[in-house]
Parts: sequence; C-alpha cells; structure tokens
Amino acid sequence: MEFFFFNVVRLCFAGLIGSLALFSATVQAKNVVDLSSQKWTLSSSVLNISVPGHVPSQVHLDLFDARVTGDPYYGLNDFNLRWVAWNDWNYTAKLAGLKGSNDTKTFLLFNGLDTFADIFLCGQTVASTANQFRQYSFDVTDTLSSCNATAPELRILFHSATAATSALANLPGQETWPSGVEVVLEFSNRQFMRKQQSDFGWDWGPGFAPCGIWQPAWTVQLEPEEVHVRNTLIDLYRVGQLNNLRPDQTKDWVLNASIDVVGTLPTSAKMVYSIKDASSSVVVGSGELVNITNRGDVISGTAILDASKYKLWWPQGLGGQNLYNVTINVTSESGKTLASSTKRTGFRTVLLYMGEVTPEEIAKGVAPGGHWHFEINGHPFYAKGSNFIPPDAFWPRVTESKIRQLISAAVKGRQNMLRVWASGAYSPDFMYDIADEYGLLLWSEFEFSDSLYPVDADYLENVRQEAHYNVRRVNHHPSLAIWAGGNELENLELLLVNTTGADQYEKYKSEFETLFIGVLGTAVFSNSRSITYMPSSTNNGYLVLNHTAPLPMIERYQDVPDGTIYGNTDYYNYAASQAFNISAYPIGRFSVEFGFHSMPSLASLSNVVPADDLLAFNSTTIMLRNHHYSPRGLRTENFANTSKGMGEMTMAVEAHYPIPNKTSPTANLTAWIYATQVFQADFYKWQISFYRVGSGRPENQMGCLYWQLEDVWQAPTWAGIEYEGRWKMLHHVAADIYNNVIVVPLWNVTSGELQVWVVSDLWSPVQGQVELIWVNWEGDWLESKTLPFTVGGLNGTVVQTTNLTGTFGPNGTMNASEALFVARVTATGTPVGDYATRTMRHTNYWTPTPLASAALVDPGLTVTWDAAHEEFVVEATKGVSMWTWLSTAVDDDVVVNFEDNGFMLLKGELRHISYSVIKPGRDGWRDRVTVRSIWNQTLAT
Ligand code: BMA
Repeated sequence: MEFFFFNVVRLCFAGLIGSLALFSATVQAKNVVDLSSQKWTLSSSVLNISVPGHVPSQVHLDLFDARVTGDPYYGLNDFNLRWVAWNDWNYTAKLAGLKGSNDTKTFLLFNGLDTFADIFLCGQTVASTANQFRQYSFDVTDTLSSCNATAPELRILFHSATAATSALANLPGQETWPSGVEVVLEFSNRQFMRKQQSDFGWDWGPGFAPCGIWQPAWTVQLEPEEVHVRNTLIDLYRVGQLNNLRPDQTKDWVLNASIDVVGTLPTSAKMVYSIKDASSSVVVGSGELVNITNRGDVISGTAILDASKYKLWWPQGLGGQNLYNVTINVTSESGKTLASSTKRTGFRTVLLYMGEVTPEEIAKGVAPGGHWHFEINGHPFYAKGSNFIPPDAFWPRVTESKIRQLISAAVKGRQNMLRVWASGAYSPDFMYDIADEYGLLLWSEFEFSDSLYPVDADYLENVRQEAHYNVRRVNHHPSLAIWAGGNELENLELLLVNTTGADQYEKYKSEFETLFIGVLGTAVFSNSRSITYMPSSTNNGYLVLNHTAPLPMIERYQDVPDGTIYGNTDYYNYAASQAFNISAYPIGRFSVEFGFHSMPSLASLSNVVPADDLLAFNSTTIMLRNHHYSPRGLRTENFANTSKGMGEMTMAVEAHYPIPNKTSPTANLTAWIYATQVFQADFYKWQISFYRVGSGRPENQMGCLYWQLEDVWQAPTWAGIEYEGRWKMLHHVAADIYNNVIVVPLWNVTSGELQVWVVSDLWSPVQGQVELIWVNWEGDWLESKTLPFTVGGLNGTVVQTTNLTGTFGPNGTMNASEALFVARVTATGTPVGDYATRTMRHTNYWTPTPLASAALVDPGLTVTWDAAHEEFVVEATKGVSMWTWLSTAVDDDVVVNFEDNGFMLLKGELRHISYSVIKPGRDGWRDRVTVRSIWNQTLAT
C-alpha cells in the first residue's frame, strides 16, 4: 500500500491509535487498511478547486493547508470563509490494492463523517449518512465484485450543512417552535442536524460549519469466520446496582462486557475475561463470562468479580487513580480466539444523588427539598471545576498533547470535575484516558443545547444510534461521571415555551420527554447500570424513577414548594453593580454555570489581529471577534450586539478599579486587558466563595463548575485558559479558592455584616487558627488577632461576625479608602484517601471600598530571575500590591504559565515563582518578564 506523508497536525487521530494501544487493544481482522494512508483529493467542481485532502480532516483545514484560503482563525476569516460552508465538497481516493474475492467480505468502516454525506465506491452509491456522531459500517462486497478498476475510487460527497439544514427546516409539515426557542447564534436551523451545534456559531466562538471525514476510517476485509471489533462496552457495577440510585458498597462487582463486531460471530461463541493491574501487569482475575447473548454482530456476557481483589479508583484529591486492563476474548467452541478487546478501566461507583432530604437531615439543619450532589464510592464530595467547550473549531487538529495540557491545567487548578458542555462533540477516548489517569471526572452530555429538537421517527432513530454508540464507547472510563441529555433544556427552553406559548406547553413537554427521557435515558439505562442519567444540565431532579418504563423518569420541573430547595443553579448577571452583592447570587444545591467574559492577552490577540487594528480595546477586529452578544444571524457588521458585551466589560472595570488612561495605545490596551481579567477573576472568586460557604449552610451546596475552562479561539470570552494554553488571571485565582481549606471574608452589602468563614471540603474535621489583620495601603499592620477554629468534614464555620458601618480597622479608626482586611488560615487535618495528615494555609482579603476609590500607593514591585533556582522572585518593597501579575513580553512569542500569578503581596512579602513552558519562544525571555499590579492602572505610562 502506498504511503502518503502529510502535515503532522493531521496525524493526531492516527497517532492516537498508536499511543492508545496502551489503553485499548483489539485482535483485528488481518486485512484492515487505515484510510488515512491513502492519497486523498478534496474538490469542488462548482468552485473549480482540487487540492490534496486528508483523513481525518475537515475542508477548512485542507483548504488552508493548500493555501487556497488564509488561516481560518486570522482576523475576520470566520465571516470571510462562509462560502466554504455554503458549498458541497468531495473527498476522493483511489484505493489501490482493494480487491474482492469469492470468500472475502469487504466493509467500509467510518468512525465519523461530518455530516451530510453520500458515499460512492466505484461510481456506485453505497449509502447516505446524516450524523457526525455515529460510527458507520457498510458491506460493499457486491459493489466491489462488480467493479473492474484496479484501484476502486472511494468518493464521499459532503453536502453543505448550512444548506441541508435550511432545506430540512423548509420541508412541508416540518416541526416548528415558538420564536426564541431556537437560540440562533449565526447560521440557523442547527436543531435539524446531528452535528456539533457550535459549528453554527456560539457566543464564545466562530461558526465555520466545517465538513469532512473527521475521524479515522478503514476498509475491512473478512475471510470466512473472521470478525472485526468496532466498539466495546465494559460496565462495572456493584451487584444489585441501578442507575441514579445508591449502590451497596459492600457488594461484589459485576462485569458486563459487550462487543460490537463487523461480520458475524458463530452462535456457539463464548467469552472469557482476564483483568490485569495496569501498573504491574499482574493478573488479578480471570474466568468465563456467563449469561451470553449473541446477536451475531453483538455478543454480551457477565461475570461476578470478588471486590476484595480490586483497589478503587478515586478522583484526584480523594485517593489514588488505580487502573486495570480488562481483556475480553471471544472464542469459538474449540477455543480459537475470534475477537479480543482490551480496555483500561477502574473500579468506582459514581452517582449524582437526587434523593429527598430526610427528616433527620432537616433536624440537623439541611433545608428541605432534594439533594443534588455527587458521591464517589459512597462518599459525597464537593465538586470543584469548570465547563469544557470544544478546544478548537476543528477537532481533527486537537492533539492528545493539547488535551493533556488542558486536563493537567484543570488538575493543577485543583479541579476534580469538568462538565463537557453539550453541543460540541462527544469527547474522544484519549480525553477520557487522560482524565482517568489524572483523576478528573468528566460530566458528559449528549449534544443538544439551547433549543428544542424534532421528534419524527427518523430523527429519533438517528439519535438513538448516536447515543447507543457513544454510551457504549466511553462507559469503561472511571472518569465518566454522569450523562446529561443536553444544555439548558428544562430550565430555559421549556420554561420559555411555558411563558410564551403556554397553550402548547404539554405538546412540547411531551416531545422533550420522548427524546430526552425516552430515547436518551433508555440509551443509558439499557447499556449501563453504573451511570446516572438526567435529561438536562439544569434541572430540579425527578419525581419518579422507573428503569423499565418507556419513559424511565418523570421530572420535577418547576414543582418546587415554597421553603424547599431542589436542583442546581445557572447564573449570569452582567450588571457590574451587582457583581459583589452576595444577595444577588442564587442559593441552590450545586452551581453548574456562572461567569463573565474578559479579554485574552495581547500576546494571543497579536497572533490573529492585524497590527494596525491592535491599538484599541474597541478596535473593529476585536469587537467583531467578540461574539457576546453574537450576531444572531448572518450579519457580519455586528457592532450593535458586540458593543453590549464590550460595554459590560468596560462598565465592570470602571465601577471597581482605577480606570486606565495611558498615553501609549498599546500600554492602554494592555492595561484594559489586565483590568477585564482582574474583574473576571474577582467576580468568580466571590461567587465560588459564596457557593463553598453554602456547604456549611442549609442549602448544603456541594459543587461549583464555572463557565468556562478554555478558549476555542483568540477572542474576548469567559475562558480561564486562552487558546494557546496561557492562563488568564481567572485560572490562577480559581486554583487558589479551590484549595481544600479556605478562609472567606463574606461581606453583606445590605446589612454591613462581615462574616469570616473557614470552609473545608475534606471528609474529616480540621482544626487551626485564623489570623485577622487590618492593614493600610502603605502596608502597616494596625491590628491583628488570632482565633481558633474547628470545622467539620465538608462543612464551613463562622469564626467571626462584625458589623461594619462607615469606618473600619482598630476601633473604627480607618476610612474605607485606607483599609485592607486580611485573613490567614493555618489548618491541620487528616485528609481523605491515601493522603497523610498535613498543614494547609490560605490567605484572603476584603476591602471596604472598590479598589477604584482605595488610597493605593506604589507597592515598589520588583521581579528578578534567579537562575540558580530556576524561579522568579517577586517582592513588594514599599506597600501592598493587589492583583500582582507577571507577564512575558509580547514579542517573545512564548507561552508560559507561572506557578502562581494574580496574587496579593503585603509590604516586604517575597514570592518565589516557578513556571512551565507551553510553547518556547525567543531566547532570553526570562530577562524580559515584567510585573505589574493594580497600582500601575493609575499611571500614565
Ligand atoms: C450558558 C452556556 C453556554 C453559553 C454560556 C455563556 O448559556 O450553557 O451555552 O456559551 O452560558 O453565555
């Protein structure tokens, strides 16, 4: 077979197959050809374009590779390249050496076609597909036997997704919804396609609507009795366990294995298993599976595993990430191996518990209603994390190392859970593999968001296949935390119908239930007993759960009696004046989303914004790359909507911090970027603090996932990590407030009450001391005192309550503008899992007035590079430094994350800071690192 070498970026999926051999292996048919090795052509006769194509890839990537277009991410190319989306494209390859024979069966196997595709082999139609998320296998034996070509031509015609969805929307009798139910970002009608919804635009990213063979593809030739494994389900659950319900942790494990094959297995086939410790390769268990069911293309069986032999898997911070390789062999009656599949997995139970709060719990102070928290191996834990969006508009260029970098950043940020937001794509196996290793739970969702969806029979069947494939594909990963039906469906879309079209509410609710409970709920429950399902990312739990009913659950919806708390919260408030008003924050059991956008660094912007347009905060390119608020259609001159979003950032900065007004445009833009990042970090810090304090209050708040972990491209967004991997202020500050034990000075604007809380998410009690200090901006300590505390497991306690009205500090001797209140906790505890007793420290502060009106002084900041210790040393020599920020020079083109950044330094405080390089840049960059603080905002240069 001829080999064709191409762009390294494209190799990511092919490369993955190699590296993932570690974690999953299969005995395959002998004659399997990876179609990435073929010479592909991408063409459009209408546009008279013919260039080299790739697999896996997408049209935009191949056009850029061939320099037919510029970089899709540059400038306003997201608007300029819309012609690519409106056209049809062919991917063609001549499959040299592909021959049929009398006793060979030939199949085409695709792990992903994006999306509206017609497949032709040797000029004959094979099939048409319309779902990016399904795996497809087609028997082409007959086509091939009637083909005379020595190198049969495989052609895949991708129809324009934007045109195809518009045609679907206009079909006679097609379903419609009340206006506003489909949230339109750029292209409309996304609810008619089973394709990444954000491909049609979102409020943090571009809408390219790409197409192509975006996942690996193969030809598979089978000799008689040969089969080829195409998907493997491994489900490990405690004996008697049912989804959404608490398992009995004393029970043994059930192993349920089910293998999907291309070809046909003999009815007499058997299944055996062998389980090895992944770190030592020692065999821990083996045996035969029983209760075999064999449909020919799917074979399943179960075994009981002795629980005492297997160590549990835990999320990071709660215990070790113990992993095992489970090998399933399918054998013939005579013992010949027909198929084999190995998956790396872990033993754990993970549950989203939504049971009623009991009278005993109410007596202990928990507010009545329903629980809404996660439990790992039977232990409730506090979920700390963020929301993950597609890390690139083009998945084929998302490498394993990019995902590793993001997952390790989340873990360094002390996050134990990411919510993989519905309406990107189902996460690749390698993402779960990396999360399994790092101990990061992945809340996973079906790809539906901010809309209601059709429910005709074809659509439902298409979704059923998609869900069935993906549930089975990823179920073995211990990092899989939950399946949710989609994003903001119940509490947004159904509510909208209820208010705008109440007369039709029952119809739309019943359609919602058909798709999100009947089809998706059943897809989870019929394949897995280990995973919780809920229909919508935001919900108030369910009233009825019946695993065998056609609709396995009845949701609570808005049936929330006064005085009770059910469900989770989703909160966006762009009014700057409310940002630090804790009474405006929602009280619930779990916060699944909240946030505010900020600017990315000048270094990020300089890669994509023309230099002459990189001189002002509100430059044309920056404004039009800001999609909050999105054009809500195909307008390219979106100044009206983006002005609102740019205005929100501006007003937030102006309300709370010194307003930058620097003489040089670049210095001014840099100061504005810094200020928007400070506000974002500040706002999230107080919300996270408030939610974590809730773990010690009646709401028993048990989780906090902010919006959003990372960027899809370089633009103003909610992200904490920029597209190139650089951390914004937010990621550092969230890491700080996600410490196990934190001290929180919680200020109630209305009552004037300042409560100092200590909060701990460890499972056992923690003791220690809190030091409370009043300082002025020159850094003089005017008062300090120390209070002892004890806080219970997963709890919070108030160590001091003060009523502050007008004056502050010792005996009220300080004006608001002079005073800084600092709280420092030192705590000792025996944490959870495998960890030893340790001492934990956390510092926090509060100012009675926004820094905009504080009497700030020059902190005399210095930064030096200590080559001997490979670290930077930062010191505040003259006063207090707020929001101390190290950055590299833009021209150095280096991507570096400092171990610590965005912190406060008291006068005379030193900090030693190490760093990690994501992308190397110009030599000597370390000598050009600078440090600034909020004080610099007051300066003219
Ligand atoms: C919520 C999310 C996303 C969105 C974000 C910011 O609505 O679910 O759909 O991008 O807020 O607006």
